[in-house]
Amino acid sequence: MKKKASPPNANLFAALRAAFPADLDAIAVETDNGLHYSWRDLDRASAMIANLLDGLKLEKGARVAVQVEKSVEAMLLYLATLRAGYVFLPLNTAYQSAEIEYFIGNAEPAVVVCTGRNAAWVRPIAEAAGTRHVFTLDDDRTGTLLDAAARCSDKHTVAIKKADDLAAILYTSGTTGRSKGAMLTHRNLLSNAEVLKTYWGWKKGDVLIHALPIFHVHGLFVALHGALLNGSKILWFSKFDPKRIVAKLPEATVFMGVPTLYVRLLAEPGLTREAVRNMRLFVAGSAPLLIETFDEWRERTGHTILERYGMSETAMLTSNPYDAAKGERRGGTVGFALPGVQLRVRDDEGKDLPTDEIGGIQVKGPNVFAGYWRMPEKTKEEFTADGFFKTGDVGKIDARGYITIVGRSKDLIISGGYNVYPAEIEGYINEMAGVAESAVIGVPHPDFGEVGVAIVIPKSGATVDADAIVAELKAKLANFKIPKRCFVVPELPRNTMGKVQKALLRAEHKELFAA
Ligand code: MLC
Ligand code: AMP
Repeated sequence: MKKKASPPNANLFAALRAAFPADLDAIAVETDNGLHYSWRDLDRASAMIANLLDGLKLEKGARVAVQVEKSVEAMLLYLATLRAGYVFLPLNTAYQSAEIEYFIGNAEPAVVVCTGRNAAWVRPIAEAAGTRHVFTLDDDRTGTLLDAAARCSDKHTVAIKKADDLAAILYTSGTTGRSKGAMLTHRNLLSNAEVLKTYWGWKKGDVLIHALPIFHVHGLFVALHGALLNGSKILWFSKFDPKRIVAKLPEATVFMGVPTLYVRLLAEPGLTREAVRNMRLFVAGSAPLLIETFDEWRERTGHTILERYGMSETAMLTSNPYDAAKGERRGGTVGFALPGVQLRVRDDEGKDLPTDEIGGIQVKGPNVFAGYWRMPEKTKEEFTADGFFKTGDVGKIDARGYITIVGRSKDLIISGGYNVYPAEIEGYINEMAGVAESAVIGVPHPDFGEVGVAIVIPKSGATVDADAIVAELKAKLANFKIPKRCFVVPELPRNTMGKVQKALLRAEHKELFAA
């Protein structure tokens, strides 16, 4: 009797593992502190951590929440979580206890991994949320996670996953209310990685400089999956360090960064045509790339930055062309919808807009997430009846298909590639003693692109101190969310409906950080 063929394993890790080069002893990762990891090391270490997770007998779909400094072991923990078939939940290292308490309480992870330094406050938060296993992992290859994994086998059979099974949850803040966990499936991540592999011409011999954090889409998925799916060596930077990166450029072919990274690299005299002689591709995204940076980069290096656009809910949506035959890379645009991505621009009434008209960007495709974690109503609100996701970005498409993002309908500040939601900061300020209300706005900044500025109104008769407000915010919130300036004024500008006119405030303060 003919045996029925079993369906292929849709586990993203299986695809990444299949792309490892035949020579497993070749170097896969070289770190900025002189460590070398072979492909065999990645295979064996991810197997050991996966076996550790398997031994915990977690329920199907269990979440593994991770707030640790960037290290190759942190990447291995990500790969091991995929490999064992669980759901990876990365958390920005800047988050403080109130923020972590919310994420852990909301996601109810079975496993929490934190730094040794933070364990004293993370453990009680995790235990209160019912987490059964708390491990530590530090960026010097120590911690209870690695101690426990060291006792596990280095052979592991990759867990069978369906394409719709969850691979990761990425929290993204909401314009109103608390952060939402974007649920990403194995299909979402693998389809996107495969499209980018072809679109960006990944080829044999490519070497990636990895200098982004690994708790957001850009560093964790776009950069990492790109190199792994191509069996490419990674030059690993635990922190963005422009001088050291410029020194490594001659050994690399691909670099990915948020615009701030390009601005800081341009400030390095060592960034010359000679330094980038072996480079094939510079990719920018996560925030708008100023045309000045795009032009200056081309002049200095002879390379045209390829700008692309994506989000946590969708991974990559659009890209400027890699292949010159498909068109030029146009500064100020985010290029074309990627193959497989349907993208349209609609007005508020849901009518498709013609070429060059500005409206809300909506998208559909295998990359679009499965919804917000335990928020079916919110998920429903963000999709149209015909299944398009409303990105909250505002843009237009020209006659040749180039997409330009002109703004956002969501009240969001993107600072150095990190998202800051004014509503969250205002909520904290408004609760402070003596404060009647506040408005947080984004203003242009030469390094971070945009930064937050707080305008605070005291209660009648109360005195509030701007520095004290900032100090109180610093004690509670991730550092990148702290407004760079705070003003105490008697009132906020309002329209006839009583709504705060943030556009007026932005105009008033737009020169605050002028270079
Ligand atoms: C750091 N600081 C910031 C900041 N980063 N302030 C505003 N915005 C930021 N992004 C502040 C700190 O609060 C601190 O202030 C001071 O700068 C020094 O902190 P640091 O940690 O030493 O900063 P540095 O290492 O220089 O970090 C800057 C950076 C980093 C640009 C390297 O922010 C970064 O790695 N950004 C990349 C973010 C990213 O990967 N985004 C991708 C999202 S995915 P003080 O006052 O305390 O001294 C996505 C989807 C997509 O958007 O399309 O990709
Ligand atoms: P995040 O929620 O962190 O994934 O951030 C996603 C948001 O970043 C998008 O909705 C856009 O507003 C913004 N973004 C990403 N790439 C670009 C880009 N190339 N240009 C302008 N904005 C971008």
